[in-house]
Amino acid sequence: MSSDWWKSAVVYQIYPRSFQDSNGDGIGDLNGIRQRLDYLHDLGVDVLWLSPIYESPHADNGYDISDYQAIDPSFGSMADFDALLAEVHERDMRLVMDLVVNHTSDEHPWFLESQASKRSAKRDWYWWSPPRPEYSLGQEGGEPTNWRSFFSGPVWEPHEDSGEYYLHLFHKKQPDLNWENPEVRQAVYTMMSWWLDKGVDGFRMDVINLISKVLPLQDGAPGAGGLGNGFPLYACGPRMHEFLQEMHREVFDGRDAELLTVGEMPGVTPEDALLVTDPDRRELDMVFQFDHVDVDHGPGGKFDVQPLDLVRLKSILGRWQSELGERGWNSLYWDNHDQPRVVSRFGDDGEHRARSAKALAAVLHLMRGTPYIYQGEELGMTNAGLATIDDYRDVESLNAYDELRAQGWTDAKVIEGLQAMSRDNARTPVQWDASPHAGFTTGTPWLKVTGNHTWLNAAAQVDDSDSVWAFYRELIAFRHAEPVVAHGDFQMLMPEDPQVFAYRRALDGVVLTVVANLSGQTAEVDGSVGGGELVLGNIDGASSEGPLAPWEVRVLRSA
Ligand code: TEU
Ligand code: CA
Repeated sequence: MSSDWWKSAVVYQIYPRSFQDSNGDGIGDLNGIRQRLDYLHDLGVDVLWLSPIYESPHADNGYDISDYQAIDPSFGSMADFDALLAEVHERDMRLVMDLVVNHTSDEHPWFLESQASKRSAKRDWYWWSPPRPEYSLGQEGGEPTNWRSFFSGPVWEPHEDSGEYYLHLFHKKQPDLNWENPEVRQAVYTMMSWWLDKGVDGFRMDVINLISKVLPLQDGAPGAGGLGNGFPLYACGPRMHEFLQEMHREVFDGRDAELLTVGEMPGVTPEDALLVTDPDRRELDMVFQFDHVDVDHGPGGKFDVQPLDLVRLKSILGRWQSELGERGWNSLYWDNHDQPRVVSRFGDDGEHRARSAKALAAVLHLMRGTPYIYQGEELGMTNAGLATIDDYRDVESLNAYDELRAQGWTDAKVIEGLQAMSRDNARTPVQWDASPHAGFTTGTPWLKVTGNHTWLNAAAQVDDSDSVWAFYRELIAFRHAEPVVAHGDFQMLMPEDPQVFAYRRALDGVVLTVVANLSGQTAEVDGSVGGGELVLGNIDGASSEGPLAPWEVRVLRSA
C-alpha cells in the first residue's frame, strides 16, 4: 500500500443519527449502518467517515462528547462498534472516526472536575476567566472578551459557583479545552492511540484549527449585534502547527502510512493549508477549507443568502487547486452535515435535478484532491423545505432564529434563510425507499423525512443505470481505473465564463477535459476546451462537441 493511497480513494460521510435506524426509536444507529454496508460497498467508496458516535448529551448532535471511549447508547454498544469495524474491514473499506477535541461536553468528567473549584487540578484544562474589572459576573459587558459564538451570543458563560466565566466557541455545553496545557494534549493523544489500537483507520478532526488561541485572550474587532469578531484571534493560531506536529509524533509516527487524517479548518488560507498538508512537515494528510461553501453568504451572515456567482466559485476552487498543486493535498466536498444539499444550492432541484446533480458531482470528483460524498448526495437528495421553526432541530438554526428575529428580521425572512442554509437540510433521514418513513425507521424519525422520498430514493436508483447513484458509482470506478484523476495536474479553462465550469487534467500524455454547463440555458464552449473521446456524460447519445445542453457535463479523454 503506497503511503498516499488516499489520493485515489473516495470517502463517504455517514451522519449516524440520520442514516439507518435498526430498533425503531427514530434515531439511526450502528447496527443500522451494518445493514447498509453492502450498499456502500456496491457504490465503490473506499473509506467511511462516521460523525460522532461517542457518549454525549447531544446538545450539538454528538459534537459535545462526555466520554471519548464509550459509544452513546442511542447509537448502540461497543460490541456493535467492534462488529461494524470488522465488517467494514471485511469489505476492504476503512473507517475514519470524528475527533472532536477543540471542546468537550460540559458533562465530560474533565469539565466536571475543572468547574468544581478554582483550585481543581483540572481547572486549567479549560479557559476560565473572571469578569472584566468593574463588572460583576453575568453583568452585560462583563465577559472577558467580546467574541461572538458560532451559535449566537457571547462565547463566555458565567459560572456562579466559582464566580468566573468559561469559554465556549460553540454551544455553552461545549466548553473549549485549553491546549496550552500539556496534560490536555497528552490526554487527547492517549485517547487517539486507544482508537488506533482498536483498528480504526484515521480521524476527521473537528475545527482542529481553533485549538491555539492568541495569548493573552483579547477583544476582536466590533461586529454584529454588539459582539466582536474573535475569529482572527483563535483560527490558525500561533501554536497550531506545533500542536499538529506534536500530535503526529505522539500518535501517528510509525503507522501514518495506513491512516487518513483530515482537519476541518474554517477560515484556513491556502498558505496555512499548504503548511499543514506538506508531507515533509508531518502534520495532516488534507484539510477541509471553507472558501467555496462561504461563497453565497451575504453581509448579514450565512442566512443572508446571495445568488451563486459561478465565476467567483471557479476562481476560489481554481486558486485552491493551484496553491496546493505540487505539494500538499486538497479534499473536495460540496456537502456535509453542516451544509445545505448541493443540488438545491448550486444545482436545479426541480426540472433538472438528476442532470444537475451529476454535473456537480463530475466537476467536484475530477478535480485534484480526495472527494467526499455526504450520505444521500449520491441520490441527489434535496433540501428539506422545513416550513416552520417548530420543524427545525439544529441548535445553530434555533439560536439564529431567535437572534435574527431580535434584530428585526420577519419570520418569513428567517425561514427563507433557514430553508436555504440550515444544517437540518442535510440531516433529514436518508431516503432508502418509498415507504412512509423512507425505510429509515419503523418509528417516528427524530427529524422529518422529506416528502419527495416517495420517488427520490435509493431503491428506485440502484438498479437504474441512468440514476444519480449509478453516475456516482461510475465516477468512483473511473478514479480507481484512471491515474490521471488522482495524480494529473490541473488547469482551469474558460475562467470568466458565467455558465461553464471547465478544466483540464494531464498525466503522462493522458489528457482529461471536464466541461460542464452549470446553468439552465444552452452554453457555448470555446476553442480552449479541445476534443477527445467522450468517456462520461449525463445525456444519452450526447456529442463530444458543440454547445452544451442545460446542466450537461462531458468528460473527454485523449492520449
Ligand atoms: O463545524 C464547525 C464549523 O465551523 C461550521 O461548519 C459550523 O458548524 C457552522 O456551520 C457555522 O455556521 C464543526 C462540526 O462539523 C459541526 O457540526 C459542529 O457543530 C461544530 O464543529 C462544533 O463541534
Ligand atoms: Ca435507533
